[in-house]
Amino acid sequence: MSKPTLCVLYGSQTGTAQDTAQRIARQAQRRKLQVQVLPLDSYNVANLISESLVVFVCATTGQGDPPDNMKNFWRFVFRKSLPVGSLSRLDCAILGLGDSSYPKFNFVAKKLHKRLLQLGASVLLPVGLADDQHDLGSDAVIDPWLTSFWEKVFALYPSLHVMCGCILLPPTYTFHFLDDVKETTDDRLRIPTEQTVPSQSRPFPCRLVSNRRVTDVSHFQDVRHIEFDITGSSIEFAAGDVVMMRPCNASEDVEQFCQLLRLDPDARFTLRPTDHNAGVFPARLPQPCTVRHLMESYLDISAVPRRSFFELLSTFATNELERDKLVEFSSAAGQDELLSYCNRPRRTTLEVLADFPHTTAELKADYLLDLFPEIQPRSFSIASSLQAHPRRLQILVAVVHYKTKMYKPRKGLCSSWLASLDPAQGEVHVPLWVKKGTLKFPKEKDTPVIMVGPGTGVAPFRSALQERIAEGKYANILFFGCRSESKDFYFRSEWDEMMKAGHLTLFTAFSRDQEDKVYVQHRVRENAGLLWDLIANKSACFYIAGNAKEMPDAVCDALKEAFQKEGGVSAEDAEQMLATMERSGQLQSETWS
Ligand code: 2AM
Repeated sequence: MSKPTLCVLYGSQTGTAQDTAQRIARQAQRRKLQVQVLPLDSYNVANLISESLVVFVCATTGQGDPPDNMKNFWRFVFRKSLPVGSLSRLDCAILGLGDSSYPKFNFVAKKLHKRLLQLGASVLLPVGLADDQHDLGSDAVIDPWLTSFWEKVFALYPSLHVMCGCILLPPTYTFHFLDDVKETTDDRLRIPTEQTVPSQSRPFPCRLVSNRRVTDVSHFQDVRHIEFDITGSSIEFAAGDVVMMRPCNASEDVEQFCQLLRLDPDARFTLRPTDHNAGVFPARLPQPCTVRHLMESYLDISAVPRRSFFELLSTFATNELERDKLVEFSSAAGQDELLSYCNRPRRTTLEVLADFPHTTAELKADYLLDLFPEIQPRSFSIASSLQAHPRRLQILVAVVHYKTKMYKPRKGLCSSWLASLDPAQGEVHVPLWVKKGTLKFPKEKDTPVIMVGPGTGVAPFRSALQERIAEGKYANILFFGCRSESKDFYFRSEWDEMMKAGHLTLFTAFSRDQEDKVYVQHRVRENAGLLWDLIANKSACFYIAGNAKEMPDAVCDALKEAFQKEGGVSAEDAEQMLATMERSGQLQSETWS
């Protein structure tokens, strides 16, 4: 058989699937294969009928849904009208990226696998089920899966010329530096003239109105209540929706990066793709663009780098010591080493570059877009309602900050960046867009809602409470948990007012104000009678939101106990009731880590 063209199609939400797809494409090029890599929604699905070899790299998002950039493909491929056997010429492989702490682990990849079989495709190897929960991240599954994938491909196409070792492929883009030095006009901050609903490809720069710490200064955690002005943006939202944004790298990190790579941050360049098929053109990047702009707002240098980064970096190493170490980190045998060097201490890409100064100084600008992934959008539950705060959008953000064995504390890129923005220092605009959330609140006026939201989990419920009260819906119960009544009980005065008006019943759990921990699930248990009555007799909806890993399960357990105790049902029936509530939307949750 002649050499096939490999088509790598991906559905990516946070960028890992895209990164993996591009890595597969690089491996294919190294094996002298023609390759095309595209997000599923940019691919003409009708062409699948004539493809010979396709790899699908599909992430599953929190609730078991496909990522946004494969939603159209998803609808198409499940059309009943597609003839069985229509993909009988196709050899394919499916790699799923998921998180086993969510119930629908790798649901998209598994479902796609079944559907492709139905349509007659030959699936070359079992679906790869990569898991974010693994110590080494998704690579722990992806690497061995890729090894077997290539074995299958070689078995199918014995004529493929296998190239081993590290060969440096041409970059996806070449940089053409300009002689002049000018500021990049930052398109992201330009107010669009036409009125379109802001989206990922066209966010709206919203003015930052305020950025206020809502936890006591002596409290371990800095939590921010942040307000944006959305005037003129066409942004609309309802309770439960989420706002999306991309953070920027800290300017001191960008300066350090440029020093390490010996790049002039003010140099301006234009990009030219070297192979139109090898990647998606970075439309978000202005042309021409300064190195500083590229590094501040486009490339991610603060994430923990993946094995593929070491693979590519090692190809630049001329210093023997550094090369040996990099080759080891990119080899299967070196994965334990990599785990303790990089993943466990959460070492950032920039810190790794600083550890390999000779190699880093050799890096060519042309390879920047191959080496570093794009900064991915982050989502936050909206914490306000347009009814209570017209033309405003508010969020509640816990600034991520923790210690590992690294000397410097680890920081969350987006939350630290947000916390650093100060409207008192001059106008600040943040490009935003809004997405429908998973939490939906009842339309009927009399349906009570019970909301369990410890910590920043309360954000969507503040929005819901403001919205519901404005609509005259007063049957609201909130369970809020925090560490201490005096340190992190944010929005207290707002809750007090709602309670005074008879619009809210609030139960609080201050986990550290007494000897023994008290959590929201304890309060749920204590109020079993009330909850059973509301759920069984008044069809109340029950919501859980928050970032504590075990919290949602613990709350569900408390609820099941309440059903047993107050409703006299068996443990199995209580389990069944919860499952039914979940299916019908009477029980909903939104959790994050
Ligand atoms: P802790 O930090 O004292 O353990 C908001 O973060 C609140 O959620 C805090 O009071 C925190 O308590 C609490 N929390 C932590 N783990 C939890 C769990 N498994 N279930 C419920 N609440 C939890």
